[in-house]
Amino acid sequence: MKIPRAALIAVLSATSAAAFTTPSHQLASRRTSLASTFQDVERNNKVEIVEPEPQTAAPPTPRPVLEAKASRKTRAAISDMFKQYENQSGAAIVYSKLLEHGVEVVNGYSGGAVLPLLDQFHLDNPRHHEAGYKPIKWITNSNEASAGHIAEGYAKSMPINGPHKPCGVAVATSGPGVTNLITPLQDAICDGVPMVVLCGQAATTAPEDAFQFAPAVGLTSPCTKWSYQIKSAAEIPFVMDYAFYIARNGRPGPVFVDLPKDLQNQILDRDLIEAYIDNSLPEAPSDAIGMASLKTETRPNGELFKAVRLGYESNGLSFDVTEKDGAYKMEPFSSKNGSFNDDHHPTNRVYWTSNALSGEPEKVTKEGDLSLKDQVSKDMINFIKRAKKPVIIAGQGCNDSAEELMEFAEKLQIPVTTTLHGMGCFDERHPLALNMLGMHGHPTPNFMVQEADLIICIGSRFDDRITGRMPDFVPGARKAAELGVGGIIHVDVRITERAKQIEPHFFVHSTGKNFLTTMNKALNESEDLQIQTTDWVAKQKKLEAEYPITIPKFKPETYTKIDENGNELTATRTMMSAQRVVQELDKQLLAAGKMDDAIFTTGVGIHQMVAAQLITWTQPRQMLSSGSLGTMGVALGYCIGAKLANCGKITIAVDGDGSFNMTFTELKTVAEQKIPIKIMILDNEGQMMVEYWQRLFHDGRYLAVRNENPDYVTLAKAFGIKSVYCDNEDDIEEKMKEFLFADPDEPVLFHVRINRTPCLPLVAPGQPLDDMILTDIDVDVDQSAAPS
Ligand SMILES: Cc1ncc(C[n+]2csc(CCOP(=O)(O)OP(=O)(O)O)c2C)c(N)n1
Ligand SMILES: [Mg+2]
Repeated sequence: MKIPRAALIAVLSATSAAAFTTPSHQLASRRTSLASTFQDVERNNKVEIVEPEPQTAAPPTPRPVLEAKASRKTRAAISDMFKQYENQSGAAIVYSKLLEHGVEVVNGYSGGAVLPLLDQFHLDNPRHHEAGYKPIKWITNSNEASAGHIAEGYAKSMPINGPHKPCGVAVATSGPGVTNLITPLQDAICDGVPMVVLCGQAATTAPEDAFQFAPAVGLTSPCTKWSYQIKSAAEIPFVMDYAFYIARNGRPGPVFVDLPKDLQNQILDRDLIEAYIDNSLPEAPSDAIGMASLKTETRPNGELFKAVRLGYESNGLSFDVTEKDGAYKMEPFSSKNGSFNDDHHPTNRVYWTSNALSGEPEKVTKEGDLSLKDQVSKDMINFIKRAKKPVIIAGQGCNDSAEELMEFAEKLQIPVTTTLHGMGCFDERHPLALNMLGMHGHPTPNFMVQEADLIICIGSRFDDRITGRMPDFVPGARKAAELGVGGIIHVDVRITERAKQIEPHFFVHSTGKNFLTTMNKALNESEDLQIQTTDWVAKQKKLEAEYPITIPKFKPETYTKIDENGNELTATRTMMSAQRVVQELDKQLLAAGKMDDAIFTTGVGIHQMVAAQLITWTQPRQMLSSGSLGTMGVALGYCIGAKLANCGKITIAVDGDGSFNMTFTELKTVAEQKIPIKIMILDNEGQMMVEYWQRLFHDGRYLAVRNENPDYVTLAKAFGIKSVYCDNEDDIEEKMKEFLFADPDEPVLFHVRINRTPCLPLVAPGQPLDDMILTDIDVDVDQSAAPS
């Protein structure tokens, strides 16, 4: 590498000049920065200082000069960008950034290490005396885990057509505040929930065993898309922009930002800004110094520029600092360098593999663009048009494209089944709706997925809960692949999903929306469109009639009860199953025309699966449930979050007693904030989902599955929340009506006593998808198949 003397001297003197203005706390990082600069020089070992030679024609500018120039330009833009935060504290910048990213509500809990940030939310803070913006609403929860679940519920249900993509935010203190947030973080990474969690931390000067120190980044790295401890207040603008970008883009997920208390208080003055720009932004990505560096990139027009590279050295992304009307923005720049980048910038490429599923030894691969003009795309369209028994599996990736999905399915008359997270993206009132598939799916989609000649899986990752035993998954498509007439198409935004579970014939690295829009265009232009699926749809109707979900019913029984005066009475009642109660809930909401405006949340257990099976899902993102981690106790938090994000909708928690017992302290927040949510507890005095597995796999030796529950009506009263009680089928219609509709502006808790019934069908763990337990009799199961 040849660097003209003038350029090198300019760079080096800028670096040394900055040393005079560097505050002492920055010296350590400056040393690292300088050290790495010299290491780079040594490592390259090619630096020569050359005098420019006189030339007649203008020579091309050498690359190092261009890079130095580009670097100066980017550093100057960053310096301008920082002006708006000048003389603010770290905590104030965090708050300003929350506003900038459209945050309207934050849930959290207090603690010493987060006090400077907390203070930003206080309405008496002088920052709120300036007019012109709406302060962020702060809500104090009963614990940090609930704050995380509320943030998740908020993000999962927040309307997607607003100026900002959905994201939930939770704030907590260091140490136990962080550890209490691990469950929601893991829940969010599993279910792809965009969330930014901000926690205080002991000061950078404190020892590792300081009070309430916890290795927050170490603890949260495995359960976040990105976890980072700020090293200077100067990093905060970058950190916050990157945090929201990462949380909201690619497959969304949680990020964690650790904020040492001294840096929350640190003032971002000019000296700090300049020292940061001069010394802490290396010319190449490096995790050793901080989260930002510069990186040489080339624009499509060939211009070389320095992008701001944020994140990890290996898993970072490039951004452009752009300015419009004095407002600076970090615009993502796709630099096509690795799967992390591709996972955040879908390439719209289509990959074809000749021998997927068929096991033919000779493998041929081709790739092209998702475009009507591209041959690989054309082949894929023909593949779809030819199928006689196709099924669409619609996952979470279809939640923003319900209309496109409907158009596509109707054009070719393809039945659609949905995963737990995709429910409602295909209106279940439509004749092509197969409803949910999988372990507790409806029988019809499970049968049809197995028999299908073509599976079109859009925005779902072939999780084991929908595949059953993998080698026995989709035998129909495998057979069709051998005959060269069918197989699998998989559409996903993450390139890393390609052939992760099962190798598809066509992998489309794109969003569900792009895929569906392109397909619909192609089908609109197609002159030879013929519906091939008439028999297949007829089969769907036959299966649906033959294998409905059954509602367990009970005979009337006499029982003794104590009246208000303490007298023992004999009375009659008909107990209900969870299925019967959910059926009533569904019926009343549909009859009232309220289904499209309802959002449901669940805990984990049979109540969750019964809700998934028996509610008529009509809208995407209407069912909020912990699908992947299966976290009990989330229903209440999710429901609060859903109401905060959708005040015009009726939000209903369908909870189990076991799940509710885990987090009902959050009733405090419901009461305090008067959040008008509806909470229905399906109380079977036990952990029925696990109990059923103990019956199947452990000869009915029940342990840790029975609850002696509190009287939930009294519990609600203790919080000042209205309640309704029902334990008799004769009363359910009236009580359900009261619960749902009598008090639209008040929270209501509905305690429903039910009998223990399993949720069927059940594909026993490790069995093929169409091998379902359909009726509640003692069945012969493989007891060695370990439930998980
Ligand atoms: C935090 C957590 N602990 C344990 C489990 C394992 N588990 C799954 S379902 C279930 C029972 C849930 O009981 P309940 O909420 O009453 O639901 P039911 O099955 O009775 O409807 C348990 C213990 C879990 N999913 N999450
Ligand atoms: Mg229960």
